[in-house]
Amino acid sequence: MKYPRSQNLFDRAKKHIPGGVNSPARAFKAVGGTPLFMVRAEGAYMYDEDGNELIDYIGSWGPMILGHSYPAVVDAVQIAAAASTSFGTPTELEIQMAERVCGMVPGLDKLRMTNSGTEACMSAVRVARGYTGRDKIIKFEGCYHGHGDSFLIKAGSGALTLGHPSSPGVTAGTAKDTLTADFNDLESVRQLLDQNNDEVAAVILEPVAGNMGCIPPRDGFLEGLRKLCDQHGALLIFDEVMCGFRIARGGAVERYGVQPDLMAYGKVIGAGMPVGAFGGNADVMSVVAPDGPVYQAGTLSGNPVAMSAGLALLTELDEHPEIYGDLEKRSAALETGLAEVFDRHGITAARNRVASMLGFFFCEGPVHSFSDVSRTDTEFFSRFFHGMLDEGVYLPPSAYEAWFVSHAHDDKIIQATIDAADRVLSNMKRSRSAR
Ligand code: KE4
Repeated sequence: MKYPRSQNLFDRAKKHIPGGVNSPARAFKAVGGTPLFMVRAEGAYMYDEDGNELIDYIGSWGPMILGHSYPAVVDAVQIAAAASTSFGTPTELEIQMAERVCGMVPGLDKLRMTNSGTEACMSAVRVARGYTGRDKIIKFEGCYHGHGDSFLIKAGSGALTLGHPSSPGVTAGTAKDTLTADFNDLESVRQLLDQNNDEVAAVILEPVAGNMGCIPPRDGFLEGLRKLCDQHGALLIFDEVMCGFRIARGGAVERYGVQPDLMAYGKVIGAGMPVGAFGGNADVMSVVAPDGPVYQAGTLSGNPVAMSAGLALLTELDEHPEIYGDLEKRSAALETGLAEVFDRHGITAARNRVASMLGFFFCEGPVHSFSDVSRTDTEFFSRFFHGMLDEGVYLPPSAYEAWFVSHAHDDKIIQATIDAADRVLSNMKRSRSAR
């Protein structure tokens, strides 16, 4: 498959946009080659500038849980935009969004909208620091909470993909307040809390890690974090920007039955529009301005067009919970189908899956932490990625990203993906033996 138009556009883009992209995760740096420029997408398919039809397993990095150009979302955006794209005043849409989300997530009393997942996580951490009067936070190596300074320490996603998990530009003053533990390792958290007693405002994590591939919490991990936070007077923050409304109607809080003090959302909540949100119980959220002294704001927070899009999607998910059963079945079929193909070709491939978030690691399993992920054969992933792209299957362009199945990925598309992997691995074997 050739991509001449994307190549020309990428050369042009690099003249005025750093790296030719507005977010490094899109740059194909880890897998090499030219990022494909899209013109439209529908259901499970994206269509690039060179007329290629691609089965999409990124779904805009999570929002497209019902597939691209979902009619109810498109209609809602068109109606809202015709009434003005923004007022800078309160609207009833924001109340409907807050009511809908608080009705879907257990223990969520109050919610504030933001314009990205980064803002949501940054704001949640500021609230935790304001509420506790403490400075330090504990995050986990390989978890990604957006590009806020406090988080770019041993971060996942694009920071990890590009080899700068701890970014230059973050001051030592900031970095000293971010402590890093190991995912699924309660002892590493206990030690940090004991060593920094009464200084830790919060422990923040992705309850299902999706930015170092997909890594579920091991039995007892989330419950253990809840207990440790309670013992040390620290708040527990679930960053559900990726897993929220995807791994269950009420996200990780519903799926695992562990109640955090604060949650952060993004992606699905905006249905592809720039939306994030943070929230928690009424007591913790009482410190948020203008009720309380912790300042947090945004010109376009709660934007009517974005709220209309997010509400249309969340309403579908909230009123049709059977969607989650379909997603589970189809994602399981993809997981086992691909596992059989890797096995048949003698490829060592560990895998994790939670609902419609999944990831394959080309190394021995199990994969429970960042150090396990570091064993994955990224070179093999790159060749597999490009082989699949040439077969019309668009995987995330990094071994450190989760794959997403949408409700538009029907059985035929799942089977087509599995068959494509079989052809790719046969071709890779042939080219290896031809050398
Ligand atoms: P945004 O600021 O990109 O909306 O959200 C940051 C964020 C926070 N928390 C979690 C768990 C996230 O996954 C993200 C963003 N995810 C990456 C993909 N793994 C965004 C892709 C990109 O940076 O372009």
